[in-house]
Amino acid sequence: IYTSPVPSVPLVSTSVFTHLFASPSGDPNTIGGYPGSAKAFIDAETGTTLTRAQTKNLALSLGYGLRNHPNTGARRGDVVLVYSPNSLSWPILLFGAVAAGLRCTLANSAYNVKELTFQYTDSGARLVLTSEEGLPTVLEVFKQLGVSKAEAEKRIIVLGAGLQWAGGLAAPDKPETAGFLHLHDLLTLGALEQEEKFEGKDADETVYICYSSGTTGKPKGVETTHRNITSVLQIVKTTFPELNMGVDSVLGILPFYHIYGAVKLVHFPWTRGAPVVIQARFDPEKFCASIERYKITMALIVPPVLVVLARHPAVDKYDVSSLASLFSGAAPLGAALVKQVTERLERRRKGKGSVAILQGYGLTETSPTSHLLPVGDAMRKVGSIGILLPNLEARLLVDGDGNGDIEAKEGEAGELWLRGPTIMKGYLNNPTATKESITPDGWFKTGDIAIRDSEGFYYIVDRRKELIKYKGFQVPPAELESLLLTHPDIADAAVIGVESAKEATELPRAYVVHANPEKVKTEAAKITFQQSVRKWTQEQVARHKYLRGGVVVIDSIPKSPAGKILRRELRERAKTELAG
Ligand code: 4UW
Repeated sequence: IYTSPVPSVPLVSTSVFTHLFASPSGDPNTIGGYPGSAKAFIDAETGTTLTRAQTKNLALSLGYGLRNHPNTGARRGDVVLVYSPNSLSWPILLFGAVAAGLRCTLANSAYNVKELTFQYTDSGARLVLTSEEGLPTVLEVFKQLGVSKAEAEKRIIVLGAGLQWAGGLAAPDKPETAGFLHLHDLLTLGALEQEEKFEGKDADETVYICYSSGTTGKPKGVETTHRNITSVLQIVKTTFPELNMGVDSVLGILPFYHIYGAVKLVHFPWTRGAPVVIQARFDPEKFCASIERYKITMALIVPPVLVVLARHPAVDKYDVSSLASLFSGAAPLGAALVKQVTERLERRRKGKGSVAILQGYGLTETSPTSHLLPVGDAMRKVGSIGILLPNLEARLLVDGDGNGDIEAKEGEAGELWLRGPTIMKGYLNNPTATKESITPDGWFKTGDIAIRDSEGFYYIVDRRKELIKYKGFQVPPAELESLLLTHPDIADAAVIGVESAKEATELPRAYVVHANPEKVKTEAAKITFQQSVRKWTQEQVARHKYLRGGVVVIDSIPKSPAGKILRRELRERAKTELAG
């Protein structure tokens, strides 16, 4: 059993809200240890800014509104689904719901009706907070579920575009959303919520439910508790002074509905008193323009962003010299790319020293961070996910079937297992999947294959689980496979991930068996069929699940005697096909 080279830190468990907003000094002018007048969240486009005091006030107003507005009447433990791209509303709605003792389930803002319906029903959500652009999809979900219009109007809260927070009020809403409750209706009842406490055992109540497919199958709700979140915040804050964002600005382009963005952008910088500049999605021009405009010192990214930073002309067009560190995670990062970007940005820093490109590692199930690479080791240990965080334990197991008793030797690869206060409570309403992923003595099986070097640095070298990662987003093969099986001309299907070095990501690639092989005898017929399957899939899934790695017609899917898809065989095959 491995522990961290860094000593454990004492952990205090309260609710997430108390952790972020309490002022232990008793000074009413400080909120969570920093002045209430300090900037907390900034909208990149408009420059609209929320101070810490405004954030607190609005969150408590929303908490009160969620519980007391006659339409909503939420109660402790109710589930609220959030369906929106990044916006200034996010911190308000997360902290407001948490203050009111609600649980938030965060949905990908690119989800279509089918995907959203699944998460809405599976999570048992009562209320939906949606962006204006998401409203039509939400309405279609309700329509298909047979929810009446009157009932839908009680369950939907529209966030409203272009929130003008100056007076705590929103800009006028669009006619398309008239009749629906808006965020500002809940913010203006004129009272503040008395925050719900989650102390002692109650800290093990769920606060966030993000979705992950884990090691196999379809997405499952991950029950993240107050203790999980407050623990990870305390551990990272205490252990990594270099993540001392201080009063420097952090650029927030990662989606807040993914646990990485939710924790590392909405919660973590707050604990350091650092403002977050919020941008809805990654765009090279806007990314560099924001760095110049807001003198950004740190940005959290995924590997494909580095590909852009290595080549895109925008990097030369704007003054990006303030950028001192980049934090990458959610997918493997190649050393060559790190070197390329470090060199390019160093030139742009105009003698202000080099840019540290750091890595973090974690999973939705581990709240999420379990490993971080310290700044001092950035170049020495390029490609490493860093060291194990304190308060966590790790094992590396060679034994593949999960009985898990053969430990990897030093430098040998094994499946990474983790134990500690940041491991999720379990998969929502799914004791079977929970039991398969967490052993009775508390070890969580990551499904990732790692190596630990003699100095305690970890490297992710492979993945045991089925999961595909497209630009950091989860693409569960099982979901695409069951969709493909509903295609009238497909008899069998398997989906794997193939590497694209050019884009620094995996791409989902499907192998399909035609129901009537006679019809795809010629090369031309095959190509037409492959293209039609690709197009057909695109009409039914969110963008990150498109079959960008191609569709291949095959005679039969390789399977084990027990009927399990032999993915390794397909991966080998893909390598040959793509090399040729
Ligand atoms: N290298 C290789 C990595 C890496 C990786 C993740 O969608 P999820 O459930 O969760 C995430 C979380 C990312 C994250 C957490 C904390 C943190 O500090 C940070 O860093 C900056 C990033 O992506 O997917 C989990 C799966 O994603 C892969 C791995 O397979 C894992 O099981 N993964 N990070 N650095 N692979």
